[in-house]
Amino acid sequence: HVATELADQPECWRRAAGIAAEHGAALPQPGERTAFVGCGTSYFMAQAAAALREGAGLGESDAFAASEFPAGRRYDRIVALSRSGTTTEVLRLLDQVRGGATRTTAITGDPTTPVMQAADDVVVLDFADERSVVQTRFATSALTLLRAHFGLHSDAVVEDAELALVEPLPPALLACTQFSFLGNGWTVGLANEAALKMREASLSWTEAYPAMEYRHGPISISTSGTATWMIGQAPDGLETEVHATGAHWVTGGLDPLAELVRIQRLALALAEARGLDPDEPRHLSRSVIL
Ligand code: F1P
Repeated sequence: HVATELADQPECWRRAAGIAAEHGAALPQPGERTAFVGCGTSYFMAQAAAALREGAGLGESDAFAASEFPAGRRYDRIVALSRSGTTTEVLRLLDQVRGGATRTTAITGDPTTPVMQAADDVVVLDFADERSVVQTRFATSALTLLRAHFGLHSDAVVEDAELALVEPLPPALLACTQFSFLGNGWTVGLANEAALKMREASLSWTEAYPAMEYRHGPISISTSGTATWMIGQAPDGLETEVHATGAHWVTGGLDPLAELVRIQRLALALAEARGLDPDEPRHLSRSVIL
């Protein structure tokens, strides 16, 4: 499933951006103090959304793993991302704040799940729902919906995703044994998601850092078997430092969300090369219910 769902992303992003305006009232209004929450992939999309919104001057925005939401912190709105709509930590948090002053919005893929009752407002991206355990199109479509709502989406992003699906992957990457993904601002969330995708689908040893943090220790493990993949704008001098370790430095000219599509493809290619079935990821289930 994951290979076809991954390839559907351009069409899903088009649809997600297309419905942003009609759901505008359910999404954070300018100036609202907003927390974006989720678990796993959904948490990393929450990180990206919060950084984008705050960076666009639309209001104070934070992101939390749903299990780590600071009790007692006051937000005008909580936006919970959950493809399955059944993840326990998300439902617990929405339950805790129910009836209080915080307005809650859920973005989900399945309109038949408990999150529909747990949140004040719901946006259903049923066209992007997935059968896979490993998330691709739901997560990136939810982020596209939010980018469009923030005024930060354009058709060029979808065109970049189309390119990301056909561009050949650098063959040297298939021989790498360790992957470090770097980001800054909203792309830190994408770097975290890239690392998670590679772990889930291909059981690779992956890490993710804010780009400037890479110099503060993580670079020590970098060798000729490492790929250091910068998502977004690289800080000055970092490429030279990474080259000096013998690692492969990877960047791309596509929109960062489209770069993530390339990484999803690499994760599947590595899984195949290692004889793994990315539709049966080890120790994982489609949603975690405690
Ligand atoms: C979140 C999630 C997935 C992850 C895993 C378990 O689910 O953590 O991101 O890949 O398979 O569930 P959801 O709340 O978005 O449904």
